[in-house]
Amino acid sequence: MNLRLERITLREIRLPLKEPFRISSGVVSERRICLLELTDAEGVTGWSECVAGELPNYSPETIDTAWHAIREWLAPRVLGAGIERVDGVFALLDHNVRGHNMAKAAIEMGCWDVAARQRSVSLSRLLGGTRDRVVTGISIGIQSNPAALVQRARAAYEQGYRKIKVKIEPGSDIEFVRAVRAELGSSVHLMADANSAYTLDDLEHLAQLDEFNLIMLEQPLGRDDVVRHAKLQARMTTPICLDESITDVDRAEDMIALKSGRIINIKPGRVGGFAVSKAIHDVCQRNAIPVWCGGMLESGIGRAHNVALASLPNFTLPGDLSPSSRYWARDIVTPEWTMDGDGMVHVPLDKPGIGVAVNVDRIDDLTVRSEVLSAAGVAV
Ligand code: OSB
Ligand code: MG
Repeated sequence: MNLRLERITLREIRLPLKEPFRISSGVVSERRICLLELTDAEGVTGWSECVAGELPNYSPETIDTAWHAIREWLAPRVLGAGIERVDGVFALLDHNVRGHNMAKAAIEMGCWDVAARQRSVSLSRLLGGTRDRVVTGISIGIQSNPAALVQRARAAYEQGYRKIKVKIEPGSDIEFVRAVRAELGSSVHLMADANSAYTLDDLEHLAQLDEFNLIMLEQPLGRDDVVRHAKLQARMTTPICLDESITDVDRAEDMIALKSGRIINIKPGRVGGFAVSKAIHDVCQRNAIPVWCGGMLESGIGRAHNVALASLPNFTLPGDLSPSSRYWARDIVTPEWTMDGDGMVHVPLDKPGIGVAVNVDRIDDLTVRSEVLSAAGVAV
């Protein structure tokens, strides 16, 4: 089935978080979210979300660079083109355009939603998903003291979350993790994410985390490093999980070859979309490396894409797939994302595409800028 896109509508919405989310490299209180509405020649419409943040403190991309890349270089490649296979969209976008993975992913993942709706199948099943529920964990931002973190971790555990991830940075690490482990007991799946806040000078300091039996330590060192992490992994019993460093399939293979980590957090936005995510998933599966689906504080549209991906077989660890109410007073999809008491999010398999309805009226109310890109050119 051919994919001939007639139009991509870009919108920026503002969505305030219920509470600020702090990681080692910055804090966010209100998300600026870029949404894509992609329409094909028959009027079939798909949706996607670009995960780039407001500031380049996670990756070099921002919502503004992504908007620029989509408008100037990426959208023109797919608009009006007769695309034969949706798994070839990434190659079309990637040819001679370096980087800009989040911008590429937004288009690519939107194309998968259109393709799923053209075929009247769920996005999960088009991607090769096999689960109907996925296990969910929570990512808790850096708190001002261990007691505040403990209180949030306990509340999350009682809500049913099956993995508790705490953000750490120098000065808010060992004692914070110790306090949460003491509160929750030894059997709860606990992990820490440093977002590249440390260097090899901290090797002995980080090795103290081994005491807490964490299921993994996420991205302690440089945001594109796979060499120094191998040194750290050799010194620690805690499995290292790479997030920022894994930007493509080659980097996943590097991690495995160099033993720089034992687990990968796949965020489709970070790696350029679903085709690359699936390829990383497959490489990891062949090498007995478990993967899980990370989050970027997505709205209900991005969450739908992540849940569909997390339904693939090698996503064996709980994803950062919190329900809508953890982030927003009100989400932009119906039904909102929920989690059952067993910490499971249900994969919507009964509707084509992303499986939730997009509340366009609400999005219109939240929109601060929009632009319609078409094969013929740009209209504001
Ligand atoms: O490193 O996983 C991360 C949010 C923004 C930037 C980076 C990260 C995160 C999260 C949030 O951990 C997970 C979520 O969406 O709930
Ligand atoms: Mg991370």
